[in-house]
Amino acid sequence: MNVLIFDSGVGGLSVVQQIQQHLPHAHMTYLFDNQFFPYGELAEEVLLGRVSALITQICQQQPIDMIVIACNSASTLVLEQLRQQCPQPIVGVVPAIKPAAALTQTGCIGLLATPGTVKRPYTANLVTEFAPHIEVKMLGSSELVQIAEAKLQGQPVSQQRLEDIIAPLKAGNPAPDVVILGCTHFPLLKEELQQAFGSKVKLIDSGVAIAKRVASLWCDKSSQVGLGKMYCTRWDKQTEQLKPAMLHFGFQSLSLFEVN
Ligand code: DGN
Repeated sequence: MNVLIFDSGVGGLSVVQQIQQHLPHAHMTYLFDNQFFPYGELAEEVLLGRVSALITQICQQQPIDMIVIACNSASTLVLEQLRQQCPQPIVGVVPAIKPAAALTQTGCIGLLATPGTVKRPYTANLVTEFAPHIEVKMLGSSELVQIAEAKLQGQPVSQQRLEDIIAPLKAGNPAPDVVILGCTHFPLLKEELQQAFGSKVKLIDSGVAIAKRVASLWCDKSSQVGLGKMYCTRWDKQTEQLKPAMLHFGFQSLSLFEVN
């Protein structure tokens, strides 16, 4: 089986890591849309059209057996349309509101995501359905996404800057005792974020649930094992800087995906 992992940038790698833990031999292809990065600030109709076009194109060019939209900003918008358009099973990544609501002791949870994800009706519906009596504080930050990208490019992370960014989410009484990492880039900053929130706050993301879902849909008959190829939609200096870190994850190569 060839599983396509799709994100705007490096965030999907946090999902790749979780899938590898559950399915060590899973064959995965990674496509990231750095030409349209960051997704958290794109107009919804642009994002919808873009993701749908890229997924259609790669599925026409390669044998893809399962698609993981490893991006909350895209999943909270495009899943329904993609499921109508693609015959393959599609696994999305959306904020883990339900497990967070089950874990909180203070009755207050935090959602740290992109500006797009925090304002989507999809996210509001998750809150209504799974956390109706819980206070849900939300913070959308594109800067944190940039910090995660920079970290993978080998740049240092400023702990002070991280603390300033998350300060509004920590404030107030009650304060959240559970914080959802509602962007796949954020688990790449988990240690720094844990330090910023303090050890009493539990950080959760959707990675494990996604990996379990992928494992439940897995039905491999081929001999292809291990990570496959990685594609980006723009080639520039930043891509060059990212390349060693991305290949370090175990992908065979990184090349440009020529968008039609
Ligand atoms: N990693 C993506 C997410 O989970 O929302 C998007 C990050 C971005 O492009 N802003």
